[in-house]
Amino acid sequence: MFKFPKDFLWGAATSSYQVEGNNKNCDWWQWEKKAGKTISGDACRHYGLYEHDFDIAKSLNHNAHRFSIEWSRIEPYEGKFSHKELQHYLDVILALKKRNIEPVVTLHHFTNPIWFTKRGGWENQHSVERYLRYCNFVVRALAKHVRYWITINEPTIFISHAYILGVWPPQKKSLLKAAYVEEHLALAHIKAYHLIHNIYKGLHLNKPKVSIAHNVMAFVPCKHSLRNRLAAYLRAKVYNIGFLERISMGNFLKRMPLDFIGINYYSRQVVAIKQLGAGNMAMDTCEKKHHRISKNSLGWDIYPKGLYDVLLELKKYNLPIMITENGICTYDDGQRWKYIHDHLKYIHRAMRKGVKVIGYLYWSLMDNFEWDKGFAPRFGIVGINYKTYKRTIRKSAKKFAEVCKNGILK
Ligand code: IFM
Repeated sequence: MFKFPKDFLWGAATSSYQVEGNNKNCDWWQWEKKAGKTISGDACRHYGLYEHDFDIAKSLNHNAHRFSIEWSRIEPYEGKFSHKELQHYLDVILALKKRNIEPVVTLHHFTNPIWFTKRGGWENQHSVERYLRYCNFVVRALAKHVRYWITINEPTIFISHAYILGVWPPQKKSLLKAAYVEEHLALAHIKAYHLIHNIYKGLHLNKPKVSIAHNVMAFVPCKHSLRNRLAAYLRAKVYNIGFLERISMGNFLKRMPLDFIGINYYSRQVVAIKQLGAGNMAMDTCEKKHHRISKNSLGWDIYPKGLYDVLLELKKYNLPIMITENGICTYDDGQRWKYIHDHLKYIHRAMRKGVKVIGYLYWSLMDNFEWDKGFAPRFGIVGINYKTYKRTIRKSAKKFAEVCKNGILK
């Protein structure tokens, strides 16, 4: 039996574009059509059904919920802010609070307004001030009701998919552009961190808790050769720690502009270096099928111990850690419960070693639009029928609800 602290945050996460539907002023809306991808369309119709979805979260004993605000709804045209959409997100937050569910609010989750992308997106040096103007508008209005803010979701995934691999909009493959984007995202976070704190101070509110949701992975050497081990070690440093170190650079006494560390953990990478070279050290993975390990429906290795390893790696920062995402896409709901159960066991083990984990948010509350992969991957503890939009609570959700109820994992 594994006992978690009384004040632990239990719940699930979503993001606006993946569940709301009809985010027509967003760059993804244009891109999915242009690139011939699955159309997100109505997604899960969560924009209209959020009360119903939060009733479900409540019935599952969730006491926290992470969601994102869609920038392109709030600022559909440059400098023109929508009070109607702001009111919508205020209603969303109040609907959570009415149910005693703590909102964890993300300000940027991969998507950008079309006008912002047309002006060079995050490559443009003015991107930071544009993002801050949006943050200022939103945070000022919602501060009274929100304690936890996530400034940017998975900055490193955004950079790699949109600017290195070129598989997401704006589909560029340029290390130079990727470097600019990284610089701007890091600055955007640092400045937003201080902006949010200043807004709370000015409004005489208790200090907020601000972080990013940082994607982390386990890096495991395939065959314990020296070069595989070295590459795995270096990749863990660059991938798991690099952006965190980047945002703490230039801050007084290296104090990190983070009140907690939000991490999204899913899987591992097996490192197998084919030949010596910088590119190989950075990218080579094992393609042989000799690792017997279960996988999710997208073929990602399921490796719960990796979450434990990463948590211990992050312990040195001496900050609370929130699991802002952890989840599996699968058609086998039994596999989903095993995934949740095993990851929770390893989180508990890390906590026994002194890592202060403050919450666990499963990805995702409901099946959703999985970006360039469309609707086939099923991550939800709640299933969505995309013809009727009927929600079905899966068995895994009920088992997880038992843990959320009293913080005890059997
Ligand atoms: O669906 C995504 C989410 O938008 C960001 N983190 C990973 C999830 C699963 O791929």
